[in-house]
Amino acid sequence: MHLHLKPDFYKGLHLGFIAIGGFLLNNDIQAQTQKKPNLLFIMTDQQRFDALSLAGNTILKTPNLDRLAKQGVWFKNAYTQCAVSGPARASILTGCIVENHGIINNGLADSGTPQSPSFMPQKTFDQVLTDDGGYHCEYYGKWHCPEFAASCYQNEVKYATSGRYIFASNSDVRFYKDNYLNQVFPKAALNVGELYDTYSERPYIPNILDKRYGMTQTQADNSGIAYAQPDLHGTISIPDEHSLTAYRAKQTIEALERLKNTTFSITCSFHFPHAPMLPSKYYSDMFPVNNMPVPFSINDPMANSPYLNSNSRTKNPEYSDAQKIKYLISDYYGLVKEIDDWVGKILDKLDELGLSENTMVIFTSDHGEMLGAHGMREKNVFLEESAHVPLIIRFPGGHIKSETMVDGYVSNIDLYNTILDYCGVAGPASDGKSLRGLIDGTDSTHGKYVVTEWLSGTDKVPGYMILKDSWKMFIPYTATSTVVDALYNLKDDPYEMTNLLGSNPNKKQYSEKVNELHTDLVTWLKNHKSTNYDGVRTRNLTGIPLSAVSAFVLKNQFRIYPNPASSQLTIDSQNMKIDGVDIFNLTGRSIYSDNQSFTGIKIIDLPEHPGVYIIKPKSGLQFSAQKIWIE
Ligand SMILES: [Ca+2]
Repeated sequence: MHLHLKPDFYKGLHLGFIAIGGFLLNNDIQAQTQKKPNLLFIMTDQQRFDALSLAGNTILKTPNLDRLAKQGVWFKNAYTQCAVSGPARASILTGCIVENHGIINNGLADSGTPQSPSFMPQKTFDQVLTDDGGYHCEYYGKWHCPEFAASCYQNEVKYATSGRYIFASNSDVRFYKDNYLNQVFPKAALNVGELYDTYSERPYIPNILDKRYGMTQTQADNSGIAYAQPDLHGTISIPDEHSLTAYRAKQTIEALERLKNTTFSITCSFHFPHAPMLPSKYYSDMFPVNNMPVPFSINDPMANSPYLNSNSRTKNPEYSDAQKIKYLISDYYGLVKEIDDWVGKILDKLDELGLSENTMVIFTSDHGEMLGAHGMREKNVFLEESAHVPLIIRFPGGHIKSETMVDGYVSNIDLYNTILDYCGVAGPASDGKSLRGLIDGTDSTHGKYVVTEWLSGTDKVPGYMILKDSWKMFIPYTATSTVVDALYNLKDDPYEMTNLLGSNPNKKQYSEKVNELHTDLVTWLKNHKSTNYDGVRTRNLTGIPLSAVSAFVLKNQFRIYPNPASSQLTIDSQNMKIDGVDIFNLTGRSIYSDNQSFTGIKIIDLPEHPGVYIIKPKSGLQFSAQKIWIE
C-alpha cells in the first residue's frame, strides 16, 4: 500500500546542522573527525519501503528510524538490486550487480562453495576496510552469503554448537537457540491451541492465515507437508526480552561497548520482519487486526501481468482475502515496531558512548514484502512492495547534513562505494557509485534511473526492471521468451495494476517511452558487460522494430518533435546539413519525401496522422532512422 502523508521535516531540505547528543564545540568535532569514522550497518530482512512512518505510513509508527533519517539522509527511491536475500546481500556487500557477483539465488548463497573466478570474486566492503583500512569488523545476525566472504569478521564466537562455522547457513540461529534461548526460555510442552514455530522451536498460537491453523501439532506432523517459514502466522510465546530481534540488538550493543576505542565496522542484521510472522503478544496487540488497511491491489486479476502465477499466488488464495490479510499486516507491523524500538536503544548506546559524531550509520533492508498486494505474499518480483526498500544514512560532523532527502533512483549496489568513500579507504572497483554527490546535491548524473535483476535460472519471469521518471518497465532477458513485457506509469498507476504492454491493444502508443527505457537498459547492460545484452537488445516489446530506435538515442544526431495539436513535425538537424527527408509508415510505405537541403529547423506537414512514423534524413552522413508517434 502507498500511504500519503508527507512528514513536515521534508518540506525543506538541508535545513541545517543539528548536533546529536547535545552541543559540541568545534574543536571537539575536529578531534573526533580526525579519527577514521566507524561504521554501524543495520539491516532488516524483508522490510518494504513504506514500512516506515517517515515514508508516509500513518499506522506503523517508527520514531527511531524517523529520528535516524531526520539526523541524516533518507533515500526516497532506493531499490534492491535483486528482490531476494542472497543475491541482494552479495550486491550490498560487494557493490556488484547480480550477474557479476554470480550469487543469482539463495541456493548459491547457502552453498559455501570455494571461491572461484565466477563466484563472488570481489572483496566485500568489510574485507576492504579490514585489509586496507585497519578496521575491526564484526557481524551479527543473518548472513546469507558464502562463508568465505565472512573471513574478515572478528566475532568472538566462531562456531555454532553443531561445530559449523558461525557464518554457515543458519548457524547463527542455531547458536541463538542452543546457547541462549535454551537457557533463558527452554522449549516447553504445548498448551491447547499452540503449535511449535519451525524456526525458534518455541510454542506459538496460530491465527487464521496460518497453514496449520486448526490442526494439532501431531496432525501437522503427520500431514507429511513440510511447512515453510512463510506458512506460519500467529503470536510467539518467547518473552520480548529474549526474542531474536532483542538478541541481535543486544549483541550489537555489547560489541559497541567492547569496541568503542577501536575503529570498527559492526553490522546488525535482523532476521525480521521476514517470516515466520510471529511477533510477541505485546507487539501483535499494538496493531488491532480490524484496523489494518486492505491493500488496494489485493484483487488484481493480473490477466496481463508477467506475475500471474508468481509466489504461488494462485495456490495461496488466502493472501487475496481482504479479511485474512489483515492478520499478516498486523503481525508484520508488530515485527517492524519491535525492530524500531531496538534501533532506538542501539542509537542511544552510540550517544551514551560518545560515538554518534564519528560513526556512519546505515539502515536498509534486503528487499520488501508484498503483504497481500496483488494477492501475493513474500518478494521475488519487481513490483514496488517487493523491490523498493528503505535506505537511511546518518553521518554527522559535517559529512551529511541533517534533514536531507534524495529522490534520485539508487540501488543497494551503491552502498559499497558510499561506505569506502566516507571511510576514506580505497577499494577495488565495483558496479555502483558513491552516493555522496547525490547527498550533497553536486551529482547531476547519478540517480536518473535504476536497473534491478532477476536471473535465477529460468526465463519464465521478467529478468530486468528499469525505472526512470516514474515509468517502470519489466523485460525478460532473452528476445524469444514468452514472458509478458510490462510497462507501468507509477504517477498514474502507483499500484501497478495496468500493464501498458503485453496484450494491451494500444501498446504502440508507448513505443517512444519503451524505446527510451529500452535504450537506457541496453546501455546499462553494455556498460556492465552483461551476457544478456543481445537478448534484451533484440527483444521487440511493442511490435515496432526496435533496432533503429535503439540506435537513435545512442547516435542522437538529429531530433524530431511532434507539433502539439497539429499534423506538423519539427526536425532539428543539430547544425548538420541534411539533403532531404523520407517518411514511412510502419508498413514501410512512403508517405512523404523531399530533396530540400536544410541546416537547423525544418517543419513538415504530414499528409497522414495520427500514427507512428519512421523519419529518415537524406545525407552523406550516417544518420539513423527515428520513429515518432503523432497523436
Ligand atoms: Ca531476505
